[in-house]
Amino acid sequence: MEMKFGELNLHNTELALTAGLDRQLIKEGLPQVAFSGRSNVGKSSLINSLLGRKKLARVSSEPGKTITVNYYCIDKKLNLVDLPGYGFARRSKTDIAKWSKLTAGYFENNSSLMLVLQLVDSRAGITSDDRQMLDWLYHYDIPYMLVITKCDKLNKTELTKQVDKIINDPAVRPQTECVLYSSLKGLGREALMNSIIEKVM
Ligand SMILES: Nc1nc2c(ncn2[C@@H]2O[C@H](COP(=O)(O)OP(=O)(O)O)[C@@H](O)[C@H]2O)c(=O)[nH]1
Ligand SMILES: [Mg+2]
Repeated sequence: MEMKFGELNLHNTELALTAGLDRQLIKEGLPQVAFSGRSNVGKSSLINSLLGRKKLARVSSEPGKTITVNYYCIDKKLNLVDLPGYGFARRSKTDIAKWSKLTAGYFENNSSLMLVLQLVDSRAGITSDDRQMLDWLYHYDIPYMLVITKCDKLNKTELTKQVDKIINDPAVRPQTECVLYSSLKGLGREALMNSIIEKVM
């Protein structure tokens, strides 16, 4: 596993902050790349895969349990930000309110936010929650890319069909950059890391 990407030494990575309240959120300083998507879509796995670490970000079998924003700092140069997942069916009103407040708080006046990676599950495709999130990113003019996750779960024909459906969804604007990913196989890692560095550093 390549442990250097451009200037970034991936060995030097730490969980810098777990924020559960919007006043704890970081709005300045190091550039941020945020990971957004449904609970269970593979956000934490993607962060671990990019960093070449097995367990830095917690991968959960029980999705959507904690509502926090987690900052992973790479080499004191870049923050990867794991946003709380959405679309978890059995979530209380209190939790939904907490999710909204924290997520809106994260995007609000965040001058350090350079790029959002919007994750979409290759098998599930774009859900109505994903559409709302995409509309929102577009509306607030936040630069984003799509990452299609868990691509190892489909065969080539199925994958082509699903990707076609995803990129032709009305919520996905033309020219949206899109990376196919599998954290299990490391597929897309190089391409995504290069895209991040090119856009952010
Ligand atoms: N087959 C496969 N499973 C994955 C992949 N990425 C994540 N998963 C599994 O999907 C589940 C949710 O992953 P997690 O990273 O915790 O999702 P999060 O809730 O978005 O952070 C876990 O059981 C992971 O092992 C992938 O690329 N391939
Ligand atoms: Mg997670």
